[in-house]
Amino acid sequence: MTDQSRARTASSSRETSESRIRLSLDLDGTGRSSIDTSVPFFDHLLTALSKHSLIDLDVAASGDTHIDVHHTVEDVGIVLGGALNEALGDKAGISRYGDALVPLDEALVQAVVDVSGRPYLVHTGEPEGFEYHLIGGHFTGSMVRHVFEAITFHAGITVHVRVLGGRDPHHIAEAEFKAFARALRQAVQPDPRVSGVPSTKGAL
Ligand SMILES: [Mn+2]
Repeated sequence: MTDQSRARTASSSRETSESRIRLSLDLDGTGRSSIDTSVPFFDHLLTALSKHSLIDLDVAASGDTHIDVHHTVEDVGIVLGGALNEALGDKAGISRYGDALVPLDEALVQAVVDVSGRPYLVHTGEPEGFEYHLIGGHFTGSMVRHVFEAITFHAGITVHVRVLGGRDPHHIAEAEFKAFARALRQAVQPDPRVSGVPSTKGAL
């Protein structure tokens, strides 16, 4: 059994010459968030991530967005991934796997999460030109994959994201985050039938 008395929370901060990040999360939340990354469309994506994963999330970030949003967005992904890993602890009693298929109008995205202890991202299907589009006039489409890389690598989880359809870049990016959120929600959920760490190796 997982130790239900342990709060599955984490707080983390990171400061470099390119960005300053403060982040805290609670895996057993209700989807409440307070997000200010100074990158409006990224705030929108993180708010959706919290809402649909039921992970409470507070993020305050600032950085050299006068150059590009790249550093600030990537660094939030790094800190978010690390905080997920910390909050998961020894991963005892969790469901481990989660998957979701989420539409947003014409966009359709499948996400699968394995809290495996092995960082691996498979990300396919964004339409040609998506990576060059400036969503909201400031958020480069390529950053969607890049922030999934940062989260995945620092959380130590396996993530598959497959864009199955979509035309509007805003819809596609948002559906990617919502699908990831729903899959993550399942994967980190305690399963009362699981005793200990859900791996034949005995560790994740
Ligand atoms: Mn980068």
